[in-house]
Amino acid sequence: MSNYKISTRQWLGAAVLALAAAGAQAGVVYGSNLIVNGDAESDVAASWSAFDGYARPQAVDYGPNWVLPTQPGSADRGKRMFAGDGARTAGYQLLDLAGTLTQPLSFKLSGWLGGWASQGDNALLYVSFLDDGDGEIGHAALGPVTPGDRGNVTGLLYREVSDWLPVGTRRLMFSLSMERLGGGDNDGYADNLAFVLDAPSPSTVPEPAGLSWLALGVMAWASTRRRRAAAP
Ligand SMILES: [Ca+2]
Ligand SMILES: [Ca+2]
Repeated sequence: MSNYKISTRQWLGAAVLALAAAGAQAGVVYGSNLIVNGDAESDVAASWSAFDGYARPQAVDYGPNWVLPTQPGSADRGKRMFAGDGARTAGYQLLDLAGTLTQPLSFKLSGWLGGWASQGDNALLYVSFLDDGDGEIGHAALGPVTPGDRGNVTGLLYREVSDWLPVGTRRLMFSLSMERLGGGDNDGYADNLAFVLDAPSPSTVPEPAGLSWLALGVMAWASTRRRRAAAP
């Protein structure tokens, strides 16, 4: 599974090289979840794009074919969760900071990840911190959650990590990937994914002119990217 992490970074890097932006929405905020539809309750196609050569994550109902409402997972899980679709699934969202970060800013990345019984199918949430040239200057990741972590029980477990966005960060790319290792269904599961920026302390609040980067926007990603196969 550690190999999967590495391969994820590789294909994300390839995608970033070809990154092109189109239009941005305003909106933003400290203390709010910046991942759109992180709970899988609304239209996935309208919120997550698929990497070339990969399927988009799908939203499935909690139930007999996936995870029962009574099995491990968030108490606030809603009706749906993300599952993979086919052998290789990878979707993304791009968030433009509308300016370059001039001071470190703390964040928390959290979510519920899981899988089916003893199968190794797994999900990974990965956030790339991109600079002005769309090079990756840092990252954070959640998962994968292994069958061992789950005690071979079907369900999702909570994971979180807190860290700092580095100076120079201009964009964030959230990527959700699922890997199928057993059976016909891709049982990499995810729900309630969140990325929250903490407000800077009063002593580190930037000058008013520096606040323009707060006008974050989710950017549509209409360009076609070169496909690059992930390493095995
Ligand atoms: Ca949900
Ligand atoms: Ca499976």
